[in-house]
Amino acid sequence: MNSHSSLIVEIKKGSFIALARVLTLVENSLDGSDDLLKGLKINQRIPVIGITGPPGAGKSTLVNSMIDQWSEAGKKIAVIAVDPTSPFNLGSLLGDRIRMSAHFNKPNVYIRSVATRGSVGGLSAKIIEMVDVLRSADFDYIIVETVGVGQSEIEIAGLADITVVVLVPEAGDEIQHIKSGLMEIGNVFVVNKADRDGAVSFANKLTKMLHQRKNVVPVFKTIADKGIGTQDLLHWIRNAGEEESDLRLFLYVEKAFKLIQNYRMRDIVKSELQQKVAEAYDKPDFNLYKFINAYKEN
Ligand SMILES: Nc1nc2c(ncn2[C@@H]2O[C@H](COP(=O)(O)OP(=O)(O)OP(=O)(O)O)[C@@H](O)[C@H]2O)c(=O)[nH]1
Ligand SMILES: [Mg+2]
Repeated sequence: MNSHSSLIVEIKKGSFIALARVLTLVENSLDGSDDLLKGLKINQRIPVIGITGPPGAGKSTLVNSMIDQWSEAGKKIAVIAVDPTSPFNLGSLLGDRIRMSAHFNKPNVYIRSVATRGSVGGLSAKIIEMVDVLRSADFDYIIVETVGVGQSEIEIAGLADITVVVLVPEAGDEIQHIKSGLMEIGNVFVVNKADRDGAVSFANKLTKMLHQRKNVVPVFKTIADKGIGTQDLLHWIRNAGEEESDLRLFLYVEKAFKLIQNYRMRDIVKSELQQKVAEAYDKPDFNLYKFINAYKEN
């Protein structure tokens, strides 16, 4: 058995050390990661839950509360935090891999942060691959937390079986302006910081707005830092049921698209591109369309 297939076996058996090694291989596209991905025995039945919403809405706090309740019930949970700006209080801290592994004292929880700042493209392809690695271990739930700004919230919908959008009562005044992307992708909404004024009326407003959607979209109120309201959300998630086949098709297409896009762009490094443009653009006959022709064939 070569070392990669033994890593895959170790992951299946529950080794977090093997898991961390494989995630690092995949995250950095190191030698052998392609073959490793092809060798994965991916359990598509493990639900992937995307948590997104504006900065500071309490996503990580909510994730902590979910982990507390699930791990109490004996569930195994993996979390991928994309660009975390605040720590998880269970012990893992942003991007600090060594401290993350100190998290072993909670054997049912694996948390990994992924830094995407400065990387050129490929974000969602990496996350897709890393989630599939986690799906080849025996977790009960996989959570992916991303900040809902820019494109990331749209991308999370192409990755997660269930997308949870976390908002706060203060968003009430601007509800008309909440990015329509966020409003469209949530399968379930959470009004967190429900200890603050306006939570009830905001939740009602939100529910009304969501009536326009084809399916019923529930709205839960939580006080995540006190663990209040999380149970109802988890109950809903547990009963969210089998994926609809058209949703599964949608997810496979989205993922295939991202992976192919990433593969086709793998040789393009923006800094090198900049250098090449810099060398060419001052010439009197510079034409961008002729310039990019060189990139059309490979
Ligand atoms: N009052 C109140 N504060 C909360 C609640 N939930 C979280 N917080 C606080 O809100 C702040 C932000 O919480 P985080 O969980 O870090 O928010 P986040 O959405 O993960 O933030 P980013 O990852 O930076 O986008 C922290 O100080 C939390 O303690 C809540 O229900 N009520
Ligand atoms: Mg966070």
